[in-house]
Amino acid sequence: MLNKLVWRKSDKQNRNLQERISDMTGEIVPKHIAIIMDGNGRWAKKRAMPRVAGHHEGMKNVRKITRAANRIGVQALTLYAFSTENWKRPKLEVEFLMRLPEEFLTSFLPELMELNIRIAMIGEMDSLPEHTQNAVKKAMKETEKNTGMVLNFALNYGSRSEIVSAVQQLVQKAQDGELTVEDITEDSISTHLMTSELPEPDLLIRTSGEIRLSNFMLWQLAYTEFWFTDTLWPDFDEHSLLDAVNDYQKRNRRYGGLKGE
Ligand code: V07
Repeated sequence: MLNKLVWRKSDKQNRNLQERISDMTGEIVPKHIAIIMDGNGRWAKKRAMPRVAGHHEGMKNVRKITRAANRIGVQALTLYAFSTENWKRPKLEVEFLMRLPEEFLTSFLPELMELNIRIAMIGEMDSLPEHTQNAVKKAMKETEKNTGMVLNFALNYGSRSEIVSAVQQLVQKAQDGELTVEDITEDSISTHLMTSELPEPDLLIRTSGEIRLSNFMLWQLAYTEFWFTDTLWPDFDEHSLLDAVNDYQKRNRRYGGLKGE
């Protein structure tokens, strides 16, 4: 009896994507979502495939999640694609990973233009292989006038080193007499981070069951809602993204309009 009256979770998950997206009208959509895309190697291992096959599948999933985030009206999507720690991986794996930006952009750039999406990057560009740099720089240039969602890749990124660099820039300016010690504030540090043009993330998602930050956006995540799932990144689909966003909206409603107080 009750079964027929109660809208169960399974019903909700069986609804199609368009229906779930339409149902969000009037809800607060996170402006900026950041994702740690973990579990690609494990996805491959489960299928007795090489790790790089998992990375390739993960890259295909970036397209899917980019389209979904764009459809629900997210303004910025930051994806942790390669950390400064990832250089320690086997040389062939690193070489494969460094080809993924080119493959992704070659096949996806026309659609990114149609969707009015702008490509951005945070991380140390200079120590990437030249072919990777060229592909990313070309995509940033071609999409620079796009005014829709920002698709921001963290590539060769480490948060502590980003903070160190911001502080060094500020101290240099102080030494040069351009600012005083009192001018070093939370705001001035924020504007010297690589994310200065983006709002702080509202929602952080990490896939594959790890519950840690791994040197990702430590400063920017100070007030962010965290959402963790055991789902491996290649299996994290549009419905998973909507599950995370729905939970974010539930938490937001619980503030009862008291957010920030
Ligand atoms: C990478 C696929 C996603 C899962 C995580 C590891 C492997 C997309 C890019 C990319 C980066 C910059 C850019 C366009 C696309 C990428 C790396 C790894 C190094 F401008 N996916 N993906 N880059 N993976």
